[in-house]
Amino acid sequence: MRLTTAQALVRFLSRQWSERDGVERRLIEGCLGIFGHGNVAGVGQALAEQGAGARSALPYYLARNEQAMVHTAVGYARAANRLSTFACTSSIGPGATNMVTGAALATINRIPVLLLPGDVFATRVSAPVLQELEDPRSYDVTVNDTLRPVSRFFDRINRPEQLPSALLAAMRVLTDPAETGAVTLALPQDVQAEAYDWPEELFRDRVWHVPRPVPEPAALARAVRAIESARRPLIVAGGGVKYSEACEELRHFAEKHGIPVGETQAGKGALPYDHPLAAGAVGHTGTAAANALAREADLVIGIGTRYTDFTTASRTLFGGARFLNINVAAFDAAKHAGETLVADVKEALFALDAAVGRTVGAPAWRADPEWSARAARLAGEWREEIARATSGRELTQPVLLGVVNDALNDLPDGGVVVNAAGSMPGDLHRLWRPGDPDQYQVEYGYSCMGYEIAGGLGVKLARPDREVVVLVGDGSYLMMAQEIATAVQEGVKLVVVLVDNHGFASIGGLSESVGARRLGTAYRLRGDSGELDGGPLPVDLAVNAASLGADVLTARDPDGLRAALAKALAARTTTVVYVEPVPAEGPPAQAWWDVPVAEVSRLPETRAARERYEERKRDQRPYL
Ligand SMILES: Cc1ncc(C[n+]2csc(CCOP(=O)(O)OP(=O)(O)O)c2C)c(N)n1
Ligand SMILES: [Mg+2]
Repeated sequence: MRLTTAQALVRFLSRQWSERDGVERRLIEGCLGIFGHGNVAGVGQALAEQGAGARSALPYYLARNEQAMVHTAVGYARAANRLSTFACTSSIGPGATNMVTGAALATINRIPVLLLPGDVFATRVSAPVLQELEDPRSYDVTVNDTLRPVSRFFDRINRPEQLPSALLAAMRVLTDPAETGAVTLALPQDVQAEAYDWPEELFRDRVWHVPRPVPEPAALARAVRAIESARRPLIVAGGGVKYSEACEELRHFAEKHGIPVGETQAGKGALPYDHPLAAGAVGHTGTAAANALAREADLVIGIGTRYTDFTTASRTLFGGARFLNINVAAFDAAKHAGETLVADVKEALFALDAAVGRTVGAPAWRADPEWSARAARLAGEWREEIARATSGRELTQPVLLGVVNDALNDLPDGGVVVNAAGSMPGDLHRLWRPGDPDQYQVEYGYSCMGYEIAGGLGVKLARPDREVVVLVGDGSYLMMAQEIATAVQEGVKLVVVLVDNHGFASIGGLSESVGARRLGTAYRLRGDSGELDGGPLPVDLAVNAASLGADVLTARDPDGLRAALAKALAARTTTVVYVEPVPAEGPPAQAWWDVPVAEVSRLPETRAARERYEERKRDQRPYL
C-alpha cells in the first residue's frame, strides 16, 4: 500500500487495541496536536486525509500548548488505568521541546503517552532548517534528543523502512506495565511526507495484551515466610494497586489478616476511607495514624509503590521494619533491600491469599490482634481530625476541600478530583475522603504546576460519565490556564475551583522554615524599597477565566461555595469557581521531609533552621 510515512503512522495507530481481562479498548484514543512546519505537511496532512473529526479512526484535538497536551494525554491514560492513551503531534524545535516536561511527568508517574515530535530533515539538504539546533560536533544531534532521558523508548525515523519495527516497539512499551511511560518517535519532516510501499499486514488490527505477570513460586514462598513471621505489618498501597484494579483484592487481604493500610498519593482511595483498617495517607503528608503505625511496624508490605521521599519521610519514617515489595517492575520491587515479589498486584494478592496462613499444621495467620485494633483506633481518631479540620464558618483551605469533597461524595457518580502542585496536594492527601478508588486523581510524582487543568481535561475525556473537579492554585493557574479554551472548544465540561491566595502558599511556608525569608513567594508589586513588597498585583484571575470562555462564579464563604459548586456541577459548560481562601494552617506535618538548609549564613533564622535540620537529619537511615 503506497502511503507517506505519516499516513502509514496514522493508519497504524488507528488500528491498535489493548486487552486486559478480556476487555478490548482503543489503545490510541486520538491525537492531540499543534501544527508547524515540522508536522503540518506530514502528520497534519495524514490526519486531514483520514478525516480527523470526532468519529474518525484517529480523532484530532487542537490544544494550546504542547506541554499541556502531554498532560491531557497523561490525565486520560491515568484515568483509564493505563490501558489507553493519546498520541501528541508537535512541530520541530520549540513545539517539540515544550513536550519535555510532559514526557518527564509521564515517565516518572509510569503513565503511557505517545509523543510524535517533528524533527529536522533526514536528508539535511535544507540544514539548518528554521528552529534547528546546530551542534558543530555532530549533525545527528537535534533538540529532540532532550526527550531521550525522559522517554522509556525513543527512536528517530530516518527512513520509512524503520517505521514498522519502531511502531511495534513503541506499542509494546506503552502496554508493558513495568516499562511504560513516555514513548517518543521523532519524525524528520521530510520523511513524514515521503512515500513508501507498505505491507498491508502492517495495518491489520492488532491487540496488545496487557500482561498480569504471576509471581515466581520461590519468591512467593519467601514473601509468605516474611508475612507469617511479622506481628505488626503495615501495607503501603501505591498507584500500582489502582492501575492493576486490585482494590477489592487489597481490602480482602487486609481484612483477612488484620493488616492496616497506608496510602501514597497515587494509591489514595485504594481502601474506602472509613474502613477500620484504612490508616489513610502515609509519609510526610501522611496522617498521624498511618505514620504512628509506620514507625512501629515490623514489616512494611509495599504494594505497587515506588517509595518516593514523601512516602518514606526521606527515610526517617519506617522504624525497624523490613520490607516486602510487591511490584510489577523489578526496579521498584528491589527498593530498600526488600524481599521482592515481582508480579501484577492483583495476581500477587491472589497468590498470597491462597498461600498465607496455609502452612500445614499452623493456625491461619493474622497480625497481632492488638496491632489491628490499635490501627482501627488510630484511624478513627484521624477521621475525627479530618472532621475538625474541614469544618468551620470561615472558608479556609481545609474547609474548602471538605466542601468540595462532600459535594463529590453526594454525586451518584462520585466525581473525580484533580490536582498536582502547591499546598493542596498535602492537604488533600491527609484530609480527602475518597468516595471510591477512581475519585482521587492527584499527580504528585512530578507535582507539576500547570498539570491541573490540562490533566483534568484528559481525565474528563476518559471519564465523561463523571463530574471532574479541578482544584488549581493561582500560581499553577498562571502557568497554564489556557487549556480552558480547549475544554470550551471541545465541549468538554470541567469544574475548575481556582484557589487564589496571591502567590505560593506552599513554597512560602517552606521558604520560611528553611530560613529563606519567603523570598519570591507572594505576588506583590515591586515596592519603594526595591523589593517585591509593594501592593497586591492588579490581576483579576476570575476575569481572566471568563475571557477564556468559562462561566465564572465567585464564592466567599462555605455556604457560598456549596451553592456555587451545586450550580457548577449542574451546569453543562465549563465553569470556574473563584475563591480567595482565608489563610489558615492545616494540620501540621506528621513526618519530616529532607530539604537541605544553608550550612552557613548571616541570617539568624537560617542558622536556627539549620540547627533544626541537623537534628532531624540524625533520624535518617538507609534501609538495608
Ligand atoms: C512547574 C513547576 N515549577 C515550580 C514548582 C515548585 N513549586 C511547587 S508548589 C509552587 C507554588 C504553587 O503555587 P499555587 O499554585 O498558587 O499553590 P499554593 O502553594 O499557593 O497553594 C511552586 C513554585 C513546581 N512544582 N512546578
Ligand atoms: Mg497560590
